Amino acid sequence: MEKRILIIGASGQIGNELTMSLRNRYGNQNVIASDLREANALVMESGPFEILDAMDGKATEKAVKKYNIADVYLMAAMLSATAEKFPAKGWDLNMSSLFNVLNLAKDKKIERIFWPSSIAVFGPTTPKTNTPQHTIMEPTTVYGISKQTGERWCEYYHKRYGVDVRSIRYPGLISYKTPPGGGTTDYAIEIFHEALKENKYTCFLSAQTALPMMFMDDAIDATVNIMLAPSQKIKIRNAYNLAALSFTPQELAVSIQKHIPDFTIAYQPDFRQVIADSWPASIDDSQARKDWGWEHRIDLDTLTKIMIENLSK
Ligand code: AKB
Repeated sequence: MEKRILIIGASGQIGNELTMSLRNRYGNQNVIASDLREANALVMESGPFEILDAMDGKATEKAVKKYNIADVYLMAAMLSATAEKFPAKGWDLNMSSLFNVLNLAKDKKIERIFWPSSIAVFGPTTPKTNTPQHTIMEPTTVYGISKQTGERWCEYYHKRYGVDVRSIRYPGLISYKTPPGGGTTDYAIEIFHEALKENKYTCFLSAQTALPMMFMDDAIDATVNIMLAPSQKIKIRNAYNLAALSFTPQELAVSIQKHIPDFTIAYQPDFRQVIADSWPASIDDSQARKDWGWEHRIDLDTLTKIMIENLSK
């Protein structure tokens, strides 16, 4: 029987698009989507789908056996803003789902794991601009603590048990196909929806809050490419820094005004401002570029054009 891929958390912002990209590459029947809730129609209609709770180790193992899974992409997670509201739940979900798949790999029941980390692993004591791959990491959010701890465990399982686990630190991801899922960077998607509907947007971050961001297609390419790279090229086994863009809400508004000249933005920072202030403004991702050839394609104005064209349809 052919070796297959299982995506856990396939109904989320990244999961839906990652599933379709992997199905195009490896064949619809070879990519099994799973989540607690159904994914979008494209995912549901194009290939196998299982209802699966990422925290349920036995159910995960059952799905792995049923479909003869080789690679698991663990995309289920509680993001930064939601996890601040439900700290214990966020920690439980983010850690137990990771241990479930790490242990499956340790016991040779699966071959490889993709697990996403985030710029949230950094904290207020980290150098803010061009944040290096190796630097001070004192995250102050539950999400960031869970991702940093997860990174340590990934490296440990790789060194101690030879587990082939690969990870990247996603910046804020911007897409038009699936709504965002409770992150601090969600404003950069909401702004497009509101610009098109209302011609105005009230941002929950301040005008000058620069954050690392990326268009979803670039993030999917990075995810697929790090898994395609030969194992010996993956020199970092906690998680790679990954960068594309860095912009402020004000700069994004200016880019939108090139298409919608009467668009206006107001600023009403809430609890997410504190989270954003603790994160880097820009990231040095030279190690990913050197080790496995990472390159981004989409700049800010191209991203704005793609978002506006597709959301207006
Ligand atoms: C969030 O805002 O929580 C996420 C992330 C940067 O990991 N988008």
